[in-house]
Amino acid sequence: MTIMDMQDSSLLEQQIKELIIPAGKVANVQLGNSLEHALLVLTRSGYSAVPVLDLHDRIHGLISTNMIFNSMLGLQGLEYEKLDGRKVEDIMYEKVPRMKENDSFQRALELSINNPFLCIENEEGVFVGILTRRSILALVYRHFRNV
Ligand code: 4BW
Repeated sequence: MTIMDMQDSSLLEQQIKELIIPAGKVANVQLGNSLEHALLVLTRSGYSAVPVLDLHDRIHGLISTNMIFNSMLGLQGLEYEKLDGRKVEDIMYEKVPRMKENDSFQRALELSINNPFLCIENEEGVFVGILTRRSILALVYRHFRNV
């Protein structure tokens, strides 16, 4: 194994803990919230997708502006009334990628290929924050610049 290989494996085995954006700083919506409320949260935060949590801070999925606009599509284009009475859980995407705080960077890197952010939960299944593609790429960049 070369020094380069050893440095690369030290990157992949690194823990993700210090890269996590803590839950308190993550825009989110809750189960039971209306789609109108979710659209407000997304618009105000500027993010295109945010996690869906329950009252006990457990992750149930994610919701995006695109998903909400799709649910408003009708014969007349966007039909705002289609939001009436509909909740976040009616259209959210449930297969959101999850990781544990102690998982390795390798798994985060792999999952971030297809996911702009990953939800992190602790051993009790409570949401502790997200890992963004931005922070993952920044770490890879710093690593190779230093090599
Ligand atoms: O409001 C923003 N502030 C900053 N600093 N960067 C932003 C902002 N909005 C978008 N960006 C940039 C980031 O580089 O555009 C990228 C794509 O945003 P997105 O997906 O489509 O809204 C951002 O890339 P990222 O930091 O790697 O974040 C990836 C995705 O993670 C975002 C969003 O869905 C989610 N996200 C990031 N920070 C979040 C968040 N969701 C909720 N709360 C946060 N604090």
